[in-house]
Amino acid sequence: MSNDEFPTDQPAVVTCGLPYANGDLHVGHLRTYVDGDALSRSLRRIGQQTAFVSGSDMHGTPVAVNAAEEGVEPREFALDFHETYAETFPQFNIEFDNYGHTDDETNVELTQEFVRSWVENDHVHEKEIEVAWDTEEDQPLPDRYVEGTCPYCGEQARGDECDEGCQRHLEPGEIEDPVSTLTGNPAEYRTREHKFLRLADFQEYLQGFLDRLEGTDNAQNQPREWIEGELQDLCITRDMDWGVDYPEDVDGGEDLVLYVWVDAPIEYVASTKQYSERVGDDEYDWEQVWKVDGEEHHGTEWDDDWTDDNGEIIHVIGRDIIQHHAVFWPVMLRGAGYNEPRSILATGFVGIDGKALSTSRNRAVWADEYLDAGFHPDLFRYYIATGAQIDTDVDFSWDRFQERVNGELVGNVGNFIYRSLLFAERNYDGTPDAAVSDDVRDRIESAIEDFETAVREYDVRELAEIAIELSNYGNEYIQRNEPWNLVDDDPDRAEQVIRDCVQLTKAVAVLMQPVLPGKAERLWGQLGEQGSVADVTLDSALEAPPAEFGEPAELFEQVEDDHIEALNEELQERVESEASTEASNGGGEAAGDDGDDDAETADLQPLVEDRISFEDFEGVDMRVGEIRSAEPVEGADKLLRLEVDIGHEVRQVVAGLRQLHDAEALPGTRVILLANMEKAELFGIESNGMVLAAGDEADLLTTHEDAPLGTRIK
Ligand code: B3M
Ligand code: ZN
Repeated sequence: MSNDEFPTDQPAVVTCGLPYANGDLHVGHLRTYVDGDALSRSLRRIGQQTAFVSGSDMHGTPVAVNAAEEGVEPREFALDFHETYAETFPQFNIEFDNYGHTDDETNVELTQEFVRSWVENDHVHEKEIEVAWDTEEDQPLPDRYVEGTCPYCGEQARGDECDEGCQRHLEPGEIEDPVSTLTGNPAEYRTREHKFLRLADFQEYLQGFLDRLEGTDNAQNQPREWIEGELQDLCITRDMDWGVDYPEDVDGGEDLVLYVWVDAPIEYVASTKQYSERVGDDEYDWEQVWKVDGEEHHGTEWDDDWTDDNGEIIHVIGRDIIQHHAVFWPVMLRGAGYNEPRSILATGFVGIDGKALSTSRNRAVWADEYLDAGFHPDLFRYYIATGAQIDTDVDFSWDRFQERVNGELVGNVGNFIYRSLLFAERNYDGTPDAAVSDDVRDRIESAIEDFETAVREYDVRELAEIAIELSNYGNEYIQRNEPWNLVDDDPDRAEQVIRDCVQLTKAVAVLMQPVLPGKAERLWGQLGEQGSVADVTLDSALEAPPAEFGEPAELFEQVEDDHIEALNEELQERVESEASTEASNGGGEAAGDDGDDDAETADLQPLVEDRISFEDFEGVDMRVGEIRSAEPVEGADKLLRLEVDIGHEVRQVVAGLRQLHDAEALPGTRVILLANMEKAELFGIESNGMVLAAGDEADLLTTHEDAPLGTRIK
C-alpha cells in the first residue's frame, strides 16, 4: 500500500467479503456489496485506477452442512448458489470486474502456493490437538458440526465462531460443552494431527499493521485487544472431504483439507488475477497490487519505504469478520511475501423494522423480494448507503423506504431535475446560452471538493449525500429566483437562472453516479450527453451540457401506499407464521417514551451487577441531537411530541417530559437520543427513539461542547 492520498499512481483493488454459497441473499448481505460498489465507483470517479472483485465462498462447513441437509453434493449445491449470486448482484447495479468462486482452479492453485510459501518460510508446524467427535456417527465434528459454549463470553457458539456473542473466532477444541449438530449427542474430544500457522511470529508486525491501517475505527480498534498477549496458532486444516486439499507435495497433510478461512480470502487475490488475465497485464496488473517485489521483502517485517511501489488493497466486509481480516489475513499475506491491506471497512448490520434481521425467524427482506416488487435497484442502494455511517447498523423498513424515496429522491432530486430540464427544454430547446453564475460555479466546486474528501475518508454516506445536498441547493435556488416569473419581464435573467439549474443538474448526475448509477445514466441521456456518465471525470460537472436536449421524463417514481402496505403485510405474515411454529415468541414490552414516567425511585438504585461486553455497548446507538419542536400530546398529561434533529434526519419522539419541562423552552435544547430504541406507538403517535434524562426531574442529558448533531456517543 502507499500512504499517498487517492488517487495514487498505483492501481487499487476494492474487494467485498465473499458470500457463503449456501442460501438466498437478503438485504443484510447486500449492504457490503452496495457500499463496496459505491466506493469503487467513487474511487474511479476521482481518477483512481480501481478493480472491484469478489466471489462466492464455496467451501467449509457452512456449505457442507446445508448441502447435506438438502441431500445434494456440496459442489453442485454451492455452484447453484454461486450462479444465482452472479446474476443477482448486477440486478442491484453491483458490478464486479470479476466475480469468481473459491473452488475454481485459479484459487485452488494460488491457495496451495500460499501454503507452500508459509511452509518454506517456516511459519507452519504440526501439532496434536483434541477435536470434537461424534461417537454415534464415528466422525470428526469440525466447525459448524459442533455447538457449545463460548469460552470467552459464555454465549452459545458454533465450533469456530461465537456468532451470537463476542464474535470471536474459536479454534478447534476451544468450545465448551460440545454437542454434535448431526445427532444432538454430547461430543467427545479425540486426538488428531493438524497444521498450524504460527501467528505469534507476526505479533510485532500486526501491531504496526494496525497502526497503519485505514478504514473504519472498529476494524482498527477491536483487533488490538485480540493481539494482546501471545497470539494463538491458527489451525489451517480440517478433517473433511470438501475443501481445498492440503498440498500433496508438502509433508504430512494427506487426508486434510484447508480450513475455509484459508482459501476464502485468497480468492480476493485469485479474483483480481482472473481480472488481470482477462484484460491483460498492461491494463491492470494484479501482481502490482498484491505482491511486494523482491526476496528481501519476504518475512515477518514491514518497511514503510516499500509502500510507494505497491498498489492499494481495500477490503469491505461485515463487522462480524474483522478478526479474520485484520489479524489472520495480514499474517497470511505477509507470510507469503504479499502486500498488506491499506484499509478495512467493516460495515454495520441491517435490521428489519427495528429488530435484528433473522433468517431463522424469517424476519428478512430478500433480494428477490425487492426485485420482484419492481423497485429500481438504485432506490435500495441509496437507502442503504445513506441510512447510517458505514460502520453503523441501518434499519430497513418498507415504511421508511417509502418515506425516504418519496421525500428525498422524488420530492427533492427528481423534482429539481424535472423542473429545471422541462423549463429549459420548453423555453430554450436545451441548455440556454448564458454563462454559469459565480455562486453556482462555487457551489459545484465545493461539492466536488467535498466528494473527493469523502472518498479519501471512505465516507460512503457522505459521498452519497453530496449530490442530494446539491440538488437541495438547486431547489432553493430555482424557488428563490422564480424563473417562470422572469421569462417575460427579464428574459436574460431567466436564461441565466435556468443555465445555472441545468449545470447543477449535470453536476448532480456526475456526483450521484456512484450510488445511483442507473438513474445517473438515464439523466445523462436526458441532458443529451454522449457516452456514459461512468466514464467522465469529476470536472465534467462544470462543463456545459449540450445546447439541445429533448423533453425530460420524471427520474424517480412515487412509491405508493398500497404497494408498501402489501409488502408490510407479507413480511408480517411470514414473521408471524414462523413465530407461531416456535413455542413462545416472548414479545417484550415496547418501551418508547423517555422511560422516566415511572421514576418513583427513592435514593440511589443499586448498581446493576451484570457486566455488558464492549460489543453489547456498541449495539447501543446514542446520538447528539437538538430538539426542534415540542408540543403536548392530546389526551396524555405527561407526554410531549418532540422533533429531534440527529444530523442526518429529524426523529419524532414521544417523551414523558410534559410536567417537568416547559415545552416552549425546549426547542434548541441539545439532547442525547437513543436512536436504535425499538419504535413504539403512544397515543397513536409513533415514537422513534428515546431522549435520555436523569432522575425524577428528567434532567436532560446533553453535551458540554458543540459536537456536531448526529455524533455517536461512545
Ligand atoms: N464467507 C461470509 C461471512 O462469514 C464469509 C466471508 C469470507 S470473506 C473472505 O460473512
Ligand atoms: Zn464469545
